Parts: sequence; structure tokens; C-alpha cells
Amino acid sequence: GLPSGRTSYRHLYEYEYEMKELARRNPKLVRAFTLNHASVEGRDVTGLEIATDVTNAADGKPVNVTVGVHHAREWPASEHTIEWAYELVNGYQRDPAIKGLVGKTRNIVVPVVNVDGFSISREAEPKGDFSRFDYEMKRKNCQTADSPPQFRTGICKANPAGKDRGTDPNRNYATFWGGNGASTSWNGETFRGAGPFSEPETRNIRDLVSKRQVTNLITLHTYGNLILRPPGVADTRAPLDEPVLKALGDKMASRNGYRSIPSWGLYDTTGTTEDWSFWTTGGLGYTFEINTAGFHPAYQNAVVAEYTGTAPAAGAGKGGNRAAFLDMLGSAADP
Ligand code: 0X9
Ligand code: ZN
Repeated sequence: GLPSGRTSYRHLYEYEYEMKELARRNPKLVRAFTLNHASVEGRDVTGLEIATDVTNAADGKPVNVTVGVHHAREWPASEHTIEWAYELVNGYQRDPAIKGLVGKTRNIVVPVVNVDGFSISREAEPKGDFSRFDYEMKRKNCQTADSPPQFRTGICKANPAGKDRGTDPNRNYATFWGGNGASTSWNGETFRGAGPFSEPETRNIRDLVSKRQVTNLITLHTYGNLILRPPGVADTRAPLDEPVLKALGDKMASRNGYRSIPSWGLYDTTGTTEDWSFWTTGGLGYTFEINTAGFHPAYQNAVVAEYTGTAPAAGAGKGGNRAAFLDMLGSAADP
């Protein structure tokens, strides 16, 4: 089973509660924090920092970042992220190898970056005014500033354009912002936003990464069983670090059975999370696309089996995402 023992998709309040509990029960190892910017609809975004003597922030250790749910409907992304936090906490107590790796690093996890969108998608009802048909498959955040006036009012959930309005947080980062593979329309599924970092959700990650020594970052999405590395757009020169990026991507893919490719090989994208973090910090960055069955299919497959490596397509016998994340941590600890 999973490090937490969980068997079903969490709600936003469960993420919040569990993160605070993990910190409360492990005060020397885990710190819960609120990111700098409240979401468009005013929700706090919560993260965890996991390190030996966690409150001693100025220790200069390499920082390994794991983030989930930029895209609202991609529920396994936040599940794998919070399970990784449990993995580190449990492992610190029970597994000398994990304790050793945690001791050399600072680990940050932010399970739900797009809290407004996730809340809409996760809480959509089977029928009625707030039906799944309208809201469960929401992708973007709840930005209204760019919508036509009649769609600018009310919260996402109450507005008829609630699913369509918003900025794609994975097109709003500054690197290559506004290039290929991002929409310029307020209701486009890949709307890039009014400008680089126009959204509080992306500014949160910008601020978090900028003030620390981030050497490694994974941003989790669904779906496709892919490990994607920079660059996200084909007409960009391959980065000098391509052999290093490829080697670690391929190593992690040998654990979870995903396909390891440069992300432009899927399709062009600009303004994405790990392109920005890689070009800004030099830290190795990857997108994982979890599972092949959809945005949030059966938990037992997309979360339990893919995390633990019991799914044939996801590293059966080779460790699954658990083992891939441990490789990433190993890279942070011993570059
Ligand atoms: O289009 C996206 O943002 C990602 N796929 S998803 O189905 N989860 O929306 C893929 C992004 C790939 N490109 C980069 N990571 N650069
Ligand atoms: Zn996504």
C-alpha cells in the first residue's frame, strides 16, 4: 500500500489537514508553510519542508522540490506528491538509506498548486447546477481578469464560464512565455495569461524556487506515462546539460516504466514550470505524466499501483514512482 495507507482521492481540506498534522507530529523534521500569495479566489496554498532540524533554514543544503496539481482535474498528481512527503517522514524513522538522503537535503512538497481549480473539480456533483459535466474536467485556475465582462463576476463555481475562464498555470511561467503551444484566448485550455507570472499560483512557485538552492524539481501531471525534460519547445537549442537531464530522466524511467523524452517530443509548450526552473536555477527539472487511463481514473491503479510499482505499465518489480522519486532525491544528495 501507500506510505499513508490512503485508498481514495483526497479533498482539498484533507490535504491541508494532513500536512498540518505531519508537521505537528514531527516538529523537528517537518515544517508546514503557507506560500506567499493566496489564490485568485483567496485560498491559502500550503506546502511542507522536510529536512533534519527543519527550522534551521540557512544550512545551504540542496533543495529537492516536488509539486502537484497545476491542472485542476489531474488528481493523481497531488496524491503522488503528498505520498512522497509521507515516504520521507516514514523513511526517516525506519529506513537508514532514506534517513541518510534526507539528512543531506531539504525537501519541499506542494501537493496542490492550483487550489481553486482543484476544489472545483474535486467537489463537482454528479448532477444539478454544479454538475460534473460542467466542472469536473476543469483544467485552469480561476482568473477572471481576462474574461469578457459578463463572465468576470462571481466565483468559478457559480459562473457559467467557470470551467472555461482562467489561465493555464503551466503556460504562465516566464521562460519562453507567449511562444508556441500556448493560447492567447481567455477561454482557451492553454491560455497563457495576461503576462509572465500574472497568476498568484505561479508567483508562489517562482518565489519558493527563487529564494532557495533548488537543484532538483519534479512537477506532476496526468496522463501518458511520460518523463518529460526541458526544453518544452522544439525550436530551442538543446541545453548544454542535455546529457545530464537525459541520464537522470532515463534512470527514473527505468523505475516507473514511463517513456523518457524531451518535452517538445510530446508537443510544443511555452511558459511551463520546469522550463522556467531549469533555465532560472540550472536545477534539473522534469514533468511526470502519471498513468495512461485518464485524468483521475481508479485510485488503486493510478495512485496505489503507480506509486508503489505494482502496475505492469508503471514499474512492476522496479519500484514505481516511489523508486523514481528516490533516484531524484539521490541526485540531489549526491549530484
Ligand atoms: O500540456 C501540458 O501542460 C502537459 N500535459 S497535460 O496533459 N498534463 O496538460 C505537458 C507539458 C509538457 N511540456 C513541458 N513540460 N514543458
Ligand atoms: Zn497537466
